[in-house]
Amino acid sequence: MDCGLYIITDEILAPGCSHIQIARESLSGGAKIIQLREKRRNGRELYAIAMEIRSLCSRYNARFIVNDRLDIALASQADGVHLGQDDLPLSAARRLAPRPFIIGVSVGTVEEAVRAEREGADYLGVGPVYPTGTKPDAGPPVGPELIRIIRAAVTIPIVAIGGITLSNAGDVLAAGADGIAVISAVICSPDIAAASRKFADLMVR
Ligand code: TZP
Ligand code: MG
Repeated sequence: MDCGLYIITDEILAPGCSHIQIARESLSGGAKIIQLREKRRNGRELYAIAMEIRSLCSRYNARFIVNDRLDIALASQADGVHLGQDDLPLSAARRLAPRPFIIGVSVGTVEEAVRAEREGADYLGVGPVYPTGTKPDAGPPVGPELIRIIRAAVTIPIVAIGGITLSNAGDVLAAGADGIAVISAVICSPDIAAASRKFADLMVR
């Protein structure tokens, strides 16, 4: 999977700004992957949102990933799903969604990373790298050091996540992350497109 700037939508952090608006602005600022992350809405609403973001991502030649919900990902013809350690097991998801459908898995230890790769994950979300208020149950920060260790232990792409800002993104990339996933540093900015552009520029250097 090609990486680049990976933006995760979150309507709670951006009051008045919908998943679709967040996706549109991030894509115009150079995001290469959009993950729809929504834990409150029902399946009917989520499907409608997913269909809109699917077509936006296609227009920008970007990937569309759905968090947690393989059903919504498949129904909306997303490029993939992102699964946490407490979500549907990777093997079960893969049976329903053969390649080239992308399955990303969140990991917080090298053991989880190695297992996810062995079980067929296409990329890893590693974090939280730094402290973050966005996901209170994310666990203790692992630091760029864990990126370095996991980089040496697996070959699939690593997307670093958690507390990533313009000031620390360079350290995360230097530690071996292939991509950077950002929520608050982009979504809480008054200009989502401009904030995305700054991260995207950093990644092509
Ligand atoms: N998973 C691990 S940390 C995190 C998720 C979804 C939140 C990342 O958000 P932010 O605002 O970029 O720290
Ligand atoms: Mg999850």
